[in-house]
Amino acid sequence: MQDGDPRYIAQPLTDEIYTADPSARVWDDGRIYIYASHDEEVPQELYGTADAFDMRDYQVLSMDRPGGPVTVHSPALDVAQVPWAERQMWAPDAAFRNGTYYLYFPAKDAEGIFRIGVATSQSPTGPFTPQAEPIAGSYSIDPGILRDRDGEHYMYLGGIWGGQLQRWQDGTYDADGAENDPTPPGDPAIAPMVARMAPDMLQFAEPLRPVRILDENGDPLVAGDLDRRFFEGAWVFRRGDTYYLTYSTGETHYLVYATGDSPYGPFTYRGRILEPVEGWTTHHSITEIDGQWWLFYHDTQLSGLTHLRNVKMTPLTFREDGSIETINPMTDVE
Ligand code: FUB
Repeated sequence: MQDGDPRYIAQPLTDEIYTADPSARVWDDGRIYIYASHDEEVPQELYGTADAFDMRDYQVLSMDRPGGPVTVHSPALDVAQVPWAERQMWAPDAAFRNGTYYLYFPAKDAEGIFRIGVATSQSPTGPFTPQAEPIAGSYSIDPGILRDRDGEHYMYLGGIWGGQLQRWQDGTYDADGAENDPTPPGDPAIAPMVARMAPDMLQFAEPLRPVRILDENGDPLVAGDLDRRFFEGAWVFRRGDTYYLTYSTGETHYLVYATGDSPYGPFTYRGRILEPVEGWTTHHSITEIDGQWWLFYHDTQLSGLTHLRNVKMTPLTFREDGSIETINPMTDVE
């Protein structure tokens, strides 16, 4: 989209379909590919509930450069193709290894339990062929892949509330577990999880482990620290020798970050990346393109409805000390 509403610092990348949860990747061809959720309309009685996010397929967006025309590619994967998945194809990510593109996605199985699936293709835009089963040992939502400099890949995942992570705190799924976060406010907050991927990228090389997020005193962030604790949407990238763990704080609607010197953490909380956008959810990725870092995010500019979102991108600035300048998604134009 070219023209837009001056109240926003950035305009939707497309208005052909509703898109959310953008994971932006630049593969060897230099093109920018955005693996995003494909939001769709639902019955009004679902508005305001997690069931309103009832996505059925993925369509990859691509562009040759920031600001270039955006192509919406035909469906990359449909839930009907995935033997184990029933519904709610939520935030995906992708990786490239062994000459193959891997699409990672959360979906609910027949028991209503979120698992992480993987599908493969020889093309970055698909169509992708799903594996018959979800990744063994996977659960919850929002897979995000880090490709480290040594060629190892790590998957980060998890989301509380509708993402069900609070139901896995003893390692098995508690079907009677809380809908929201039952952790006492002064206790350590529920952590996102990480595992190194096996060379075939279809399974974990090791069990999932929690990623510790610490405050400035080296103590774990606590569950009551709603402005800073992890909610969903973990995205990890490396800049120099520093690993950045970035995520959403959920009901306080911030994108924030923490830094560490290992893909496993621990990470120390550093600050905010993005102030609240319009809409309840906030979800993002951060990618370097030709020397400039970009924040990909979503809001609800086109629809005004929380479950019908649109992806955007805006430049991201690092200060000399590695800290990130906080972005306000709105201008001061009335
Ligand atoms: O798009 C569905 C869910 O909303 C995602 O998985 C979360 O991160 C939130 O953006």
